[in-house]
Order: sequence, then C-alpha cells, then structure tokens
Amino acid sequence: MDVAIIGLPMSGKTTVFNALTRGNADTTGASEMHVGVVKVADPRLYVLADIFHPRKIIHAEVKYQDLPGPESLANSQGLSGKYLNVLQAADAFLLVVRTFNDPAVPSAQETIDAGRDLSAMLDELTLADLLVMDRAIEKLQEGLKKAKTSDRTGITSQIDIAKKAKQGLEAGVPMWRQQLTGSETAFLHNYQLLTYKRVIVAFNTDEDGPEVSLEQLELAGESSSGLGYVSLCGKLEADLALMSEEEAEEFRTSLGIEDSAMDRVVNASYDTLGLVSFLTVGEDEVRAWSVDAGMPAQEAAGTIHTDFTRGFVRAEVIAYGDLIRCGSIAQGRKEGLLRSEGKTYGVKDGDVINFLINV
Ligand SMILES: Nc1nc2c(ncn2[C@@H]2O[C@H](COP(=O)(O)OP(=O)(O)OP(=O)(O)O)[C@@H](O)[C@H]2O)c(=O)[nH]1
Ligand SMILES: [Mg+2]
Repeated sequence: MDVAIIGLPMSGKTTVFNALTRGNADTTGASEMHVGVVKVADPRLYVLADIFHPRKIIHAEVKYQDLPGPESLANSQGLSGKYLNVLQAADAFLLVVRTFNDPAVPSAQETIDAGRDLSAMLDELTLADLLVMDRAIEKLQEGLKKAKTSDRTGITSQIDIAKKAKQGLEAGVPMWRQQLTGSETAFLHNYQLLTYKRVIVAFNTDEDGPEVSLEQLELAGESSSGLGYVSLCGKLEADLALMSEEEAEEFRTSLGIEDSAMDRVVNASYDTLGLVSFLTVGEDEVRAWSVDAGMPAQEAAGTIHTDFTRGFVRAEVIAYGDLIRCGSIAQGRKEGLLRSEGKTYGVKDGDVINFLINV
C-alpha cells in the first residue's frame, strides 16, 4: 500500500513521516521528498513461523511518501506540480492536520482550527479533480467538432460522464462516493482523479493532547463521511520511534498511550480502505498479503504473481485460528477445516491460502 502524506505547510507532515518510518528526515524546511517503507505488524506470522519453520517471514508493507510543504497541496497551483504523479500513484492519503499549539512554529493562519484546515485540504483535492474534469470536457468537446459521424455518439457519452463527475464534485461528493456505473468508472479511471483515494486524517496534537475526533469537528455537510482518522502527537511519536522498542513501550505506558502511531495509522488505513491480510505458509516463507476485503480468490492469487490469475485452479483455505488449533495443514484437512474454494470465493482476513495453479 502506498500512502502519500499531505497537509498544509508546517502541519507536521515530515514529523509524522518520521514517527511512522522511524525516520530522521530533516524538519527544518528541507524541500526534498522522503520515502519510507514500513512492515505491517502482524503477530500471526510469528505463530505460523513456529509451526512451519520457514526460511523467511515476510510482512505486508506500507510505503509512506512525504511531500515538501508547498508542493503538497498548499494551494491548488501545487497540484499541477512535479509531485502530482506521486499523489496519483498513491492508494490513500494521510492528511496531517495541525492541532498543536506552539508559537515557535509559524502558521499561515493566526488560529489553530482543525475543521477549517481539514476542509481546506479536502477542498483542494476536489478542486484539483474539478480542474481535470473541466479540461477533459473542453478537450472532448474540441474533439467532437472534428470527429467523424461514427465517433460522435461515443464522444458525446464520454462528455456526459465527465459532466456527471463534475456535477458530483461541485456538490462536494468525492469520486469514490459517486454513484457511477462500471463503464463510467472505467472511463474516468483514465484521469487518475485524486478524490478516488481514501483519506485518513492524522490530527497532530500537543504532547498532552487533547485527542481530536472527527465527530467533534462538525464539518459541513457530508464532507467527513468515509474519512478515517487518528489523533497523535507527531513530535512525541517521532521521538519514541527512535528509541528501542522496550524503551518506547515504557514511555507509552507511562503516558497512557496504548498503541504506537505506526500501528494506529496502519489500522486506520486498513479499516478505511477495507483491507484484510491473507497469509501464505511454506518451507520457504510465511507471508502476509494485503488485499481488499472480499476480493475474489482468483484476483487475490494475482497479487502473488500475475500469472496466477490466469492459471488459477482453486484455493485451499483454512482460517488462521483453525490452523493454529490443528497445528498442521494435514490435521486441518483431516478435520474438514481445510476448504477447497473456487475463483469467486471472497478472501477474508486471516485466511491461510494455498493456491493451486496450472501454468
Ligand atoms: N510542538 C509541536 N511541534 C511540532 C509537532 N509536530 C511538528 N512540530 C514542529 O513543527 C515544525 C514543522 O514540522 P514539519 O514536520 O517539518 O512540518 P511539515 O508539514 O513537514 O512542514 P513543510 O514540509 O515545510 O510543509 C517543526 O519545527 C516541528 O518540530 C507537534 O506535534 N508539536
Ligand atoms: Mg515537510
């Protein structure tokens, strides 16, 4: 999963990036982009490793990309900039919103107002898509003038789709929530619109909180619908991320923080995006793969290797809990807990899967 960190300038993006990646990126106004890859903690892998003794344990991964302030949507101009492709390639956005009070850290605004800043950022995303749709409609209309009669119907319906998306955006509905048919979605896919991505908000609080929740912000209309969020202190978490795990754990306990920012952001991302992990086991590796919940088994096979989609025969599936109870695949088979599933089986979290492939 690729997550691009966005937010207003000086909201604490790089600090949060450091907290999430145990990084040490410069927060004194550096202008380069930072990239960090983090393993998704999954204790089930270690339990499975005790059974299968694999050579490797491979976690699912999240890639975080931290964009320099002015480029990361500070204003709509920034979007056409050189980082647009990074935003387009991301699976989700982590939107950092400043709620910490620190007179030493300058801010474009005089007051701290999470609702205002969050709305402004969401508007930026919508605005960027609106610009793209406007340009698309213009281009298509030009094309229509020159088009052969036989192409006109097609182009006209494409213009209608773009106008429909534009209307939705103007009403403040992000693309992912718009009611569109499969062919409309397929056409719009070409434009790599940003509001197709799900947004997880990270409220960057002071060390002593208070925690911020989306509900308390009372955002206008439905604009907060479908957002995930976490409340964390970026600065504190960035410090903790550089300590040993034991030390950090001790500090967290004394501060009453249950989970690390890393775990909480990953959990919120999985929840918001509706992701689950299926697991594969063997002598070579025990591994977690993240996919959309309910993804058909044939498509899930394709995440391991693209050839697996074509060669899919069936999937042998056992739930993680059942496998642990049985102690081995063979015992699971004996007890009838190892199921044989077809192409359309919807993958669930914790499914231990062996794909049977015919290549
Ligand atoms: N007090 C306090 N300061 C913070 C917190 N998070 C970030 N800062 C400070 O705010 C300043 C900006 O933080 P950055 O993480 O660089 O913010 P940014 O959004 O990456 O900034 P740009 O990339 O320049 O837009 C730094 O001096 C940080 O130390 C926080 O939770 N509390
Ligand atoms: Mg930064």
